[in-house]
Amino acid sequence: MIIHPEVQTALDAGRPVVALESTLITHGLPHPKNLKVARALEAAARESGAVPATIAILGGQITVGLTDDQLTYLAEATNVRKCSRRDLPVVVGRGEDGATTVAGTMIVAHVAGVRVFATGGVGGVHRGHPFDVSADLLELGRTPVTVVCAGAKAILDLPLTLEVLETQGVPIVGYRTDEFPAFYTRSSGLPVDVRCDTPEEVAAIVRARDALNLPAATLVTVPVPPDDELPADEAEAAITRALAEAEARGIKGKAVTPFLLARVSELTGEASLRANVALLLNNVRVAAAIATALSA
Ligand code: PSU
Ligand code: MN
Repeated sequence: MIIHPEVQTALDAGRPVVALESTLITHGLPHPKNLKVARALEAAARESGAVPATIAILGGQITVGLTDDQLTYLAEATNVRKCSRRDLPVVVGRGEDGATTVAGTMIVAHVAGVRVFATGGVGGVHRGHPFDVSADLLELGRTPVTVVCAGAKAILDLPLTLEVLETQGVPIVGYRTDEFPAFYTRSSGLPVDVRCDTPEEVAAIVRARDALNLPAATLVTVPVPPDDELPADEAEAAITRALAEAEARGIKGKAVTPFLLARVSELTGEASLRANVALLLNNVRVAAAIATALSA
């Protein structure tokens, strides 16, 4: 594993570091917007007082904290494997390139000693396919990091996703909200386990988790900023159509999520991209504040 010197220095000094995933760069956002967003997320972490550590696998080498050249390479490459837990040994063993999902990023962040990780949405249970459960949910049950997200996308079955997280022992924190956010939209009608209004409140729960030696992650959910929210009916119409197309085309396994993300974004145009970028930036800022509270 290669840890960027800036990241390692911050870790050694106990200063705040925020991990970022790379699947959203390679499989979640369209080129060339993906590179702009990846850079903007790193800048947002810095402006909020944390060192960003984007995680990926480059030529089989697990890399924590990318250079701008490495970020550019990933954003432009077309043959990068989406890396969840099961993919890590394959990509490392074969010396290939891999972009880490939420699950993959959690594993690497934890080994590197990065305690807080910001992303857009976590994977979940797919609608109509209750056995297609994202490895993200099981990873959340076994790797004690703090994951900051905007909930899970409504392309998923949100009630079943929450059931699996309960079984996995993952507490769901609503950051300044009582409801589990639905990514593009602020509300899902589903309750969170606990509401926290400050980074210090979140840090207290994380410290208690570690003192109790509990393996599960802390999932902090933050609603998309109100001005950038997508109207719920617009989001739902695009999701319903994308799901029907995925069924008709027989799209399966790890290809399902990237397909749905791309279709929903095509169908809703700029509006969904705007919401996506806004929530990512917002999540990075919240993650930096939590990392700061944890390092105090
Ligand atoms: N949700 C998003 N954008 C994304 C993803 C999810 O809004 O880019 C990515 C994340 O990397 C997540 C992965 O970990 O998709 C989940 O894929 P799967 O359903 O195959 O586990
Ligand atoms: Mn899936």
